[in-house]
Amino acid sequence: MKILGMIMAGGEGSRLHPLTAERAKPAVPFGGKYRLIDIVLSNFINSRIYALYVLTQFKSQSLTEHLQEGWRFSSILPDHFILPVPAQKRTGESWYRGTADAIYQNINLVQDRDYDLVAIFGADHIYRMDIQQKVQYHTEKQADVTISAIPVPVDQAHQFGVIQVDKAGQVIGFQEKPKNPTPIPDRPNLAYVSMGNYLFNAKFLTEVLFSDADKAESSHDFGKDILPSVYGNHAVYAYDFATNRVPDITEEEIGYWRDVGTIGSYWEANMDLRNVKPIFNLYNRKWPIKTNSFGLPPAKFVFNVEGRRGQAVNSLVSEGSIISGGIVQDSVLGRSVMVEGSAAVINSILMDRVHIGPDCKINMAIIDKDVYVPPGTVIGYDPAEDEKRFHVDKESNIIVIPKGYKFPSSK
Ligand code: ADQ
Repeated sequence: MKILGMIMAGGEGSRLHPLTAERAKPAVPFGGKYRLIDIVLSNFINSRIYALYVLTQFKSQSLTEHLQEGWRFSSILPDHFILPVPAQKRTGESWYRGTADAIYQNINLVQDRDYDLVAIFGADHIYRMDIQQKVQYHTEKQADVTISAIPVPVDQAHQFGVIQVDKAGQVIGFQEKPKNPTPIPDRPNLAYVSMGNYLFNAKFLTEVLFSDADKAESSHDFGKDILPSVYGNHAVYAYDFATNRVPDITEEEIGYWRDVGTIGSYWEANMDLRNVKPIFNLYNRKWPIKTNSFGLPPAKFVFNVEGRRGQAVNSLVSEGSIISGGIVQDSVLGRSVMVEGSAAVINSILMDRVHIGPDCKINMAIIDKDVYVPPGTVIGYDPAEDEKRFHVDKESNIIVIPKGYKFPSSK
């Protein structure tokens, strides 16, 4: 069975602004040293699917660089590649009009090598999935298309594609982001939603996309147009994610899937990692999450010249970082971060090369890459003052400082 993975990595991620001001959402850093796209790529590689195209569109430069630096196979084996595919207007005048159009415009990549199955996945979620188990389900059901699905609280379901299934798992209803989501029968608090990843028989995919391409009224989106048009007249199945098991998965992690679409959910998914028993376990060696390696020195924790203890607790600290006389607690630090004497960082995410000067106090903040925070700066303790100076996310009250931000008194 020849499987091609197509990863949709073109999302703008406007709700993650300003983290997405200069990069596509899948390139947003996660867990100190990763980027969001590393999760789906690791799922594919760990599932032994090595033929992967990554479809990019908006602000794709840092994503492309990340793929080239960190994810290039040096092998000459056939069907072992991870290649970025920029939007090229192959079929006409427009850039990708929707997720289905992104695949349609590159359908030659499916046809060129006789793939049997195409696994179409989004790139913005945190989860572990053995895609081969989904392939097995798809094959057993003799499905044309299989959608991964998961129950979520019904009051959150309006953000997703909502699915109804019969006893055999066949899809008998699908509404994209409905105002009033239909709950699961006998479970009024939950709705069954699409995880935004699909397994298509290659031939069926081609037929469906060609027929959608000409429809003037279509927005050329899998959730809005394709899936609602195929259930009922084709074999469309839902794959229950709760049945998926990767090796060494913990009980808590079974069914864990997070859409980190907002600043609040992004912050929470990062903060989970610093728990003693995180739900999403980065230390699972049988289902590793891979990323680019920079060959930096180890993280270092030292007394500074004044004899103040540098320490971090309940935190992730990535390579190249130095905690010199400062305290870091309940935080996630990227690479080459510096925290100087008498500084205190708590409940925060600091990305690569953030430098926290002496005597700073940082709380509930996300500081993007390459920011120098001058000595004595206080962030996250005075909401009115923070509002004046920084971008404060309205829903979560988390302060977000954009990449390369220059403080007025910065050197
Ligand atoms: P949304 O969350 O709204 O709904 P969407 O914005 O369509 O997802 O993005 C899906 C994926 O495609 C993301 O990985 C995004 O980066 C990428 N993408 C978006 N536009 C693109 C483009 N023009 N070119 C290339 N890639 C693009 C979808 C489904 C719902 C489902 C949720 C699950 O439509 O049914 O419930 O995902 O999160």
